[in-house]
Amino acid sequence: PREIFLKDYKMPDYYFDTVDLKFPLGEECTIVSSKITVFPRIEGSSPPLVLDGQDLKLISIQLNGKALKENDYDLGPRRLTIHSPPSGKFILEIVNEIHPQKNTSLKGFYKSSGNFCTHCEAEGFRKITFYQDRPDIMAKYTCHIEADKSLYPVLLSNGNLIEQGDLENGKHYAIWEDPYKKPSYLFALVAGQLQSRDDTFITCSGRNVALRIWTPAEDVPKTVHAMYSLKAAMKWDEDVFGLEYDLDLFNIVAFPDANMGAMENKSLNIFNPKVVLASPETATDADYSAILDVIGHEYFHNWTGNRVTCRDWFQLSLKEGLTVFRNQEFSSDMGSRTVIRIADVSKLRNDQFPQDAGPMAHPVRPHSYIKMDNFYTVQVYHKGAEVVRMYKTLLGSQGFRKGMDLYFKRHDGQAVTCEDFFAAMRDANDVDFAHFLLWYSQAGTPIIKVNSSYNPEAHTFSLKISQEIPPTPGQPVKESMFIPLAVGLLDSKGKDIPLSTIYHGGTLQSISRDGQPVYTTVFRFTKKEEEFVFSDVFERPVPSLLRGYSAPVRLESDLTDSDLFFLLANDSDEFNRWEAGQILARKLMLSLVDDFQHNKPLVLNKKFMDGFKSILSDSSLDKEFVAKAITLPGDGEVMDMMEVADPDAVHAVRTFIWKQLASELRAEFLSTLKDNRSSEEYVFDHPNMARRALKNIALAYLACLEDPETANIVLHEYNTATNMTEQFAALAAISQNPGKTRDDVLADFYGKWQHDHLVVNKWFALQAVSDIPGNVENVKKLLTHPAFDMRSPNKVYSLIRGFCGSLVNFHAKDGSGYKFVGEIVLQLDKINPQVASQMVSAFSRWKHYDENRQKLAKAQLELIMSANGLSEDVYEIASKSLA
Ligand code: DPP
Ligand code: ZN
Repeated sequence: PREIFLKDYKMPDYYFDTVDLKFPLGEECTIVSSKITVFPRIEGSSPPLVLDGQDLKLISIQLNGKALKENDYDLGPRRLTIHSPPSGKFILEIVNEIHPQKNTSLKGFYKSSGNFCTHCEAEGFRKITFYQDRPDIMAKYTCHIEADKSLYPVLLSNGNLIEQGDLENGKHYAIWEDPYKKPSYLFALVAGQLQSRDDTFITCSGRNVALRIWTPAEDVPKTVHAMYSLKAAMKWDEDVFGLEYDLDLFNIVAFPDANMGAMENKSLNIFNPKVVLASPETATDADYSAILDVIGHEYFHNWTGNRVTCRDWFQLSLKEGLTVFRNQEFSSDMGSRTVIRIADVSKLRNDQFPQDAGPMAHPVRPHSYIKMDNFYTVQVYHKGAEVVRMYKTLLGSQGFRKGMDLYFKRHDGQAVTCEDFFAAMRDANDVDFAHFLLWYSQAGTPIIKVNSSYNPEAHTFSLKISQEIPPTPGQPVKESMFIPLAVGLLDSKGKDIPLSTIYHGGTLQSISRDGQPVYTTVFRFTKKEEEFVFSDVFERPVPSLLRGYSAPVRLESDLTDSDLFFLLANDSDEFNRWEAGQILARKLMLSLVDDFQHNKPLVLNKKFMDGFKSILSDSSLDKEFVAKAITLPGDGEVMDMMEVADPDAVHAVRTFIWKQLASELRAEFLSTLKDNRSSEEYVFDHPNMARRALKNIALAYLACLEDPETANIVLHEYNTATNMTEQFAALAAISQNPGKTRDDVLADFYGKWQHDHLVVNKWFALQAVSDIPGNVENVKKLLTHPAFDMRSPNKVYSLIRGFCGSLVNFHAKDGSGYKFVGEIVLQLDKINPQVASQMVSAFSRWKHYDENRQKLAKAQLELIMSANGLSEDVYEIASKSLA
């Protein structure tokens, strides 16, 4: 397999102006014709024209209407080289054959559940026809589709429908024209039996945009929330960024089998149904929130990704980091900002930090790849979003908006780089933060250490800060990063102290904002070590550090437990209140892990219990905040903090704390449950979601007590739930405890919902992730369940990826979990390499475990590597993991 490097980027020799595609859809194969107007980048030059193409059968090539002979070109397994094209502008016509029916990779053009669909990002268009399949080739497309009218009544592509009509033999056709230049990865075609929910959005300039959400007929009633989300997103982008939709039609299609969650093809977004379809009876609050988030995300791509796209795939975060940031802001404005921030930071700690500390660590802008599909990662997406957030933290809302405006003004219609985004932010604000760019090129999570001291005579409070970035593959030594550190100070009553001046680098600087008091200041921490000294501080304060999580770093401070309890009770920065509780919980879990490993009895610290109790009973707090605050840090996060990850110890400690809290606070949990029941209809809004979140977590705590009274209560909740959020939470609570009730309720749930794929997927996932001992056997059985299908990514994600999330069973000491997943990876690789490579990633941090587990996991990786015909996708992850 060939590795591709950012440093080798070269501008293309040729550009494409227009592309006309024809797709007569057949039952055996489809003969694709393309007609492209080509011109050389350098006038008068005519180097060979190299086109990408994979799994294509070439039928003919013509240049300016003249057929090429065999020795005019060279056809390899991945490339078609035309030796001497005419000089100047010319017309290239290619005809080739493809087999969408046999395409189980779900990349390129494929057929599933009777409908045709495309997925081209990244580098998938080359599986449809020969093309310069790279994002810096932007062209105007027309797409002509012909198909049997009764089998495929709906024919969709990008842009505007300019013509349609009937043909002989029961066929019909449609011609679509996209007036905007686009890279090939945004091309889309859908054909099949679909129906739509229709609506209209009137843009800020008064244009009517037709909105259509397409699904199989029976699912149309479940698209109400998706339509609401789309309209909310369109309005939000106008209000917050001044960005208006640019065509008169916007289509969304829910397509059952897809590798990704969704795809932002120009004006024809294609979605995994799990992020489109919802009804109160079948979808949870988490599903409703995900729909809002993902519909927002894909819609926002219309500007950040489509109008301005990436020069090359290394720049992926230019569109993904920015668009994740935009959907995070959208969801924050539509719901609770603190709760969204908490969820996003938890994602960083549970998924992004661990990857950035292992063999697959890579910068937000990777330096190289074998298979680009392997780089749709938490680094590119979520760390990338944090990088965008840091610009905003540094520049303020208005400065950030100025930067965005300049970015669009300069680059609309172009394929650009992360430097271009940086330059727009810098130039619009006339600031200099040159080495901020290191965030794009240096991998690894910076460790920030803060030591504070108060001088009561001088009335100064000093923060000595140092930073260190751990080595990552290919980057043994790191430079200091540019870190925005938001800080506030609390007085002894817990109130914010107005900040007026600091000494930094030996000079006194004022912290001012038009005479208004300032309670949070953002330090620009850029060196290995620096000291920031607040003046005019008249009592020893408690510092609130890294407010709002102002940079994606690991913070180590000298705050004492009592400082942390104080912050938990008083900080005006709600995020940091939660954070203080989490720091305490992490410390507690790690110290109990240590006790467990040394066979010491586990004892729960009383102060922790009291802090927990006071949050649970504080009725002034937002309920969803309370639910988050009484949730322990995730397994990924805790294991990531250990020198040698010990799944058994983490599992034992979590179970211990959980049971201990449940039994000590039984009465509180019972009243929380009672107070937060509601017989009203399901409403998707923050107060109702917050109530359900709090009720459901109380239920989960109570269920682990395993006494007859609570068992009955939980069962009653399951039986009387009127929405999926509450029904599924009760099911999950019951399924913690092995036994007849669990088996009966799981069977009952399947019986109720077997007709609904999305609900059945939840049922698979819940069983897969279970920590019930020996669960690997149950999961193996589920592989043969009639509802399971290895060709359906959603099913694999539920059952196999779900299983990889189980501490006890994936990491079973006897190696049974590793062996099971290793075998599945090889089976899957033959069907869908992209999905297989996601599963093999579960092994990538094998060196972080004890010797026995290392040996077992390594053996599986080696076995995978020795398989014949391994895909590049799996090869890349497995070989890098072993390196
Ligand atoms: N569809 C994926 C996303 O929107 C890749 N672009 O993130
Ligand atoms: Zn995206």
